[in-house]
Amino acid sequence: MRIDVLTVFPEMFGPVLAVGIVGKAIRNGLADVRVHDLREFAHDRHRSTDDSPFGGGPGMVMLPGPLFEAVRSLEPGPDVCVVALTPLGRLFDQRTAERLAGLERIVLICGRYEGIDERVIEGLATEEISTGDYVVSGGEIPAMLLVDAVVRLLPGALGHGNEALADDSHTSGLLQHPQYTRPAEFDGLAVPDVLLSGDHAAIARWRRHEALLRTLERRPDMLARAELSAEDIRILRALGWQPPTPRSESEA
Ligand code: JCQ
Repeated sequence: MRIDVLTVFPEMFGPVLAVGIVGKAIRNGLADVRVHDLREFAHDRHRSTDDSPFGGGPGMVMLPGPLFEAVRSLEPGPDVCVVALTPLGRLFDQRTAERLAGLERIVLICGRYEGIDERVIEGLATEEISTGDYVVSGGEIPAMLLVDAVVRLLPGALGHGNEALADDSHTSGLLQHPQYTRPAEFDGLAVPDVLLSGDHAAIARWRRHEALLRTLERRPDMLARAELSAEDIRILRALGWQPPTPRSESEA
């Protein structure tokens, strides 16, 4: 998969793309991530990428020219996805990460200043994505977050024997159970006995119970979409959960 990133701060990406699962996926050729300096596509001798808003008001707006030229220079095919990272986009989630991971090529536009000229959103971007309901100073960190979430899904990125993906919360639809490692007692705090018991069936039951409990307490909204067995539903009912009334066809 190829990912082109358009930004006025290309130097922000180096360390993030060098380390961990993403760094390894890039070194192994699973992902080809190219970060481009938008200023290279500026027209004036100040290499401007922004200007004041028509109609007045504070702040600056990203110029359409450099963004259109940058995307044109990438020779995008007809079905390349051009994503603008802005607070106005649809919320990014695991399903969106999975969809993007299935594409051959995407282009990421990192917003800056008070916004992007609307003609970029209408005529160049194919979708707008927000990574969450907060405002940061630019789309760069959201873009890094998206790249990480997408690249780790590429076949082979997690390596063999790594079951972290299948086990992840958000793929199973439940939050993860608590994890412990050595020592078995730390600062007077013990690891739950069952985890030291060697009884694998009992451990699996305990973990499922804890995952259900934590999801109910912290993210009850996730239970509506989670894949729940009859036993899961029995456990949740015992914890005080009321199954939501099924959504009608038109709502689904
Ligand atoms: C992206 N979640 C939060 C700031 C303008 C119009 O483009 C702009 C983009 C930003 C930064 O992006 C975010 C964001 N995902 O705030 C101003």
